[in-house]
Amino acid sequence: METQVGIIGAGPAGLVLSHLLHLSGIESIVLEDRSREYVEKRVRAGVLEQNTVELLHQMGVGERLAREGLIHRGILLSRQGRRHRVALSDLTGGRSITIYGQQEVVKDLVAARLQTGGTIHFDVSQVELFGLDSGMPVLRYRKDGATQHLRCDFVAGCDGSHGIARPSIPEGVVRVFEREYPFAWLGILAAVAPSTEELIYARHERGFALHSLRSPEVSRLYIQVDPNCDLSEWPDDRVWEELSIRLASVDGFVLKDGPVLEKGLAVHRSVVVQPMQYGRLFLAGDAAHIVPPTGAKGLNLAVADVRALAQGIVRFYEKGDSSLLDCYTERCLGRVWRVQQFSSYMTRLFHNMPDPDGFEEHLAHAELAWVCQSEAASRSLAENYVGLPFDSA
Ligand code: RFL
Ligand code: PHB
Repeated sequence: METQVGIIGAGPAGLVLSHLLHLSGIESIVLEDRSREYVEKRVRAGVLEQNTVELLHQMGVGERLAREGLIHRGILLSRQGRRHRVALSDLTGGRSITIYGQQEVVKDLVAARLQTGGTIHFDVSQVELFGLDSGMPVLRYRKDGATQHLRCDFVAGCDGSHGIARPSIPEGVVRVFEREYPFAWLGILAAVAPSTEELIYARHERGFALHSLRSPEVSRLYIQVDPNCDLSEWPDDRVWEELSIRLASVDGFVLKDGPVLEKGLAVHRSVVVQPMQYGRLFLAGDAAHIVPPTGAKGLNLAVADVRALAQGIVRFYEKGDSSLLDCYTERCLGRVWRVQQFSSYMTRLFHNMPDPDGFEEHLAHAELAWVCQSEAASRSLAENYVGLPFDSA
């Protein structure tokens, strides 16, 4: 088998790339080791930057997003039971975020690829990469009990944080920057109307809590927990009780609870791999970098990467010019580090960090007070939160 671009991973990065290439007349094949059902149900991100939303519209996959996505123009910050609204749109010349589940984005993209004749092979296994430093790389994989070979001009490693693309780069070529955080998020999806109209990010002495949402009937909530805890220690009642303590406010906020549809743990890490390319292999999304989720940036960063990668590949085929591909890493890294910094800032602002003498806590309180008091500080947070325009970072 042959194609122009072999894409590993049918997450947001791989699917957006495949569809962008298709819209420019470039063929690709996507290899995914999970089933279609699994990737369409995997509950993860919820906050889309305006950039991401606009790109999905330009790609013709924004119809359901326009109908079902919830546009938000502010977020609420909570500390010591007091709420402060960051007026995202007022502070950023009218920009906004949209709440729309990652699995909905994935469903829309899978449907669009299949409707336009695209090829996604689900349930593949043992994907291996060969000849990355030659002009004709090969992907070998197993599908339905048989070994297959896919020859391509380029390989896009869009296979997330546990994928095989990055480990296929010879040792010594890339540098990996990494930080682990000593906590995780326990997240629930619940069949209950959100108790808030806007997202609440809460700093509390017992740990961080976040009230997000998915629709007028479905809420998404998170609490900071020990990364080594077991989900069995967190029966639903205990999660709701902890949420209501951490989200409590002086003006008598009441958290509505309801049936828990899904519960999971997410560890917190910051990772940057650079360069993001080796020969004919280009890494994008979580395969190249991971951000802790407090800034709501991972999916958006993945989309910014593949937009840049698609531009490079299109230029190569249309003009025989590889200059955009040659500097793919440089074109991405400015945004990657900006987003790393913002995600680390938001994480430290809201979570209890290891803190023997309370120094970190004092710093975080001082910064939160400053954000609540200073329009300049609020604007800085808002600009980062709604996302910097493409090509500006
Ligand atoms: P994905 O989504 O992990 O997709 C990678 C795909 O590759 C497949 N795969 C393989 N396929 C073939 N062979 C192999 N060897 C393979 N290994 C893996 C996987 O099955 C998968 O289908 O990576 P991608 O496309 O780079 O997208 C990144 C985003 O998924 C991620 O950054 C976000 O979910 C992060 N994130 C958030 N991002 C936001 O922008 N806004 C948010 O509000 C937000 N909230 C979150 C989040 C992540 C969270 N968790 C669970 C870490 C909230 C949470 C709790
Ligand atoms: C979500 O709705 O899943 C969500 C919202 C904000 C975040 C992370 C996740 O910072």
